[in-house]
Amino acid sequence: MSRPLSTVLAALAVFALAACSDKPPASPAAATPPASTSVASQRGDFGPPQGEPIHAVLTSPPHVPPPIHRNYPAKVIVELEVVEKEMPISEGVSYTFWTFGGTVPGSFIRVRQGDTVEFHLKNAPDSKMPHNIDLHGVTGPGGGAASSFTAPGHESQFTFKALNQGIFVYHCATAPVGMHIANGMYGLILVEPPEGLAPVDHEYYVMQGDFYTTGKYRQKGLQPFDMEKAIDEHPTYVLFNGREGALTGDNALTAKTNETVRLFVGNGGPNLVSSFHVIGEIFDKVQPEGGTIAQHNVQTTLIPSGGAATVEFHTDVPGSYVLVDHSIFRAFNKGALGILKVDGPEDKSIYSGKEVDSVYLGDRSEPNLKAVTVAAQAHAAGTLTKEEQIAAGKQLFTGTCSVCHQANGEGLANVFPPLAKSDFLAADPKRAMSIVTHGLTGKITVNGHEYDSVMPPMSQLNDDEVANILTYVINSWDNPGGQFSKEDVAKARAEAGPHAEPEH
Ligand code: HEC
Ligand SMILES: [Cu+2]
Repeated sequence: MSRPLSTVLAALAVFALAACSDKPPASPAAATPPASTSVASQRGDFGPPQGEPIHAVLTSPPHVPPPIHRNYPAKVIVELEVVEKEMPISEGVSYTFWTFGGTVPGSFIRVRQGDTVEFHLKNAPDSKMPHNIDLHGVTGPGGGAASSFTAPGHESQFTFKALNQGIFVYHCATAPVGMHIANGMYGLILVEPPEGLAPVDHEYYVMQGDFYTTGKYRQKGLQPFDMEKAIDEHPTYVLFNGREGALTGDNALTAKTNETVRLFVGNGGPNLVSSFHVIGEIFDKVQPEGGTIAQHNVQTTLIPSGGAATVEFHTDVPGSYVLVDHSIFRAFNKGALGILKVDGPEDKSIYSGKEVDSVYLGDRSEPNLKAVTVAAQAHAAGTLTKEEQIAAGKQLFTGTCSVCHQANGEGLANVFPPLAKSDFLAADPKRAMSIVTHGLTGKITVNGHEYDSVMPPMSQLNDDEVANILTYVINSWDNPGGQFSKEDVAKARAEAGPHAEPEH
């Protein structure tokens, strides 16, 4: 960055002012927030740091450090440790993440524009890889990467002045860069404007990322990174905060009605851009790309890979609001789904009521898929019982089959056949595996009623999930009983689909 002489002189003037006064400098920039001009970064230099150095408060997602109520530039010390560790990526699925601060995304950092940040990057002694950090809020080569290459058990230090305000991504930039990012090495740093941000009731930290595992979506066990899928940009998971369910069930974000919510939404990538949307809300204000200009009344905002946005809205009526990447298969089939639960009195003049229900959310509305994990672990240990399969199948049925066949298995007259006491099912239970994996079309008769409709293949389900669901179905609602195995389902999947009418 080249600086005109006049700016250097201006900076010197501020310096002189600071030197002969023990009060914080009356910086013109503190009164007038930097406008969107080409010299905004130079206006962010409010002179040397003042007062005692401050240790930055870092937070884990979805939490955000408290606002900074300071009217002078300070020296802020940030200590961040890289930790490589195995954590769940989905129910019963784990992954070896590389993290900044032990979480994905990494710890949230908050400083004030003009602060001098003394950055300490540590790499845990039990790490296998060297790492570094590129902060998009840094003016300087590599955004800090050039000065922060850190071997396991070592620490690096560099210092930068936060010249530009905004919400910035940071990430690891050690080769192969894509792999380090894909393993979760990213987070956000907020550089507050000198006058601070407008107060709100809640601030939350949400960051999207795409993940590449050798196994399929929800395939159980420890899943290794798949470089080929990553190069092809075919993610197995697209997630908010590094884990399917990081923001659902007991982990949902919360607010009350008639409050203001600010989301700092980042996208670590490494590959996808995010069409960030909250089902049932309209963003009153968005600062796209983390920039200074605000956009209002926005439905969906595009967040580039390696970018971030600030999103604000007011809560009017209670219910579950669903955070999604509106590239919607990512939300329902790759995990990019979170919930903001808003409690408070109804306002029927704005909305008549009723929650976003399980039809919209599928099994994600089910806060607890524990039984699914228990069954997967038991299968791995070779001790899977029928009871464990039934318990797991019941939870999966709720999100998958109940939409059409209903939670009680009764179906819907003339549209969806019953699974409860179904003579069609009882006549050939094995055929059900083929129906679920391949779908079913054409005329069938169930309990004396004709159906001529289409069931799409439930190809999002794994073999063990199908086995558990059908074991639940065949042992429920006066059906004849029995058991299905993962291996049987694999065989049925490999064969040709079912025939509604026996062939003659
Ligand atoms: C999108 C709606 C839909 C979903 C979801 C769905 N089905 Fe079906 N299912 C149907 C329809 C429609 C038929 C009848 C198709 C026809 O007319 O040929 C059917 C037929 C069946 C049948 C054979 C008829 C009977 O009643 O015994 C079985 C068994 C079955 N489904 C099981 C399941 C299971 C298990 C799931 C969840 C994994 C599931 N279905 C999910 C719509 C659905
Ligand atoms: Cu790294």
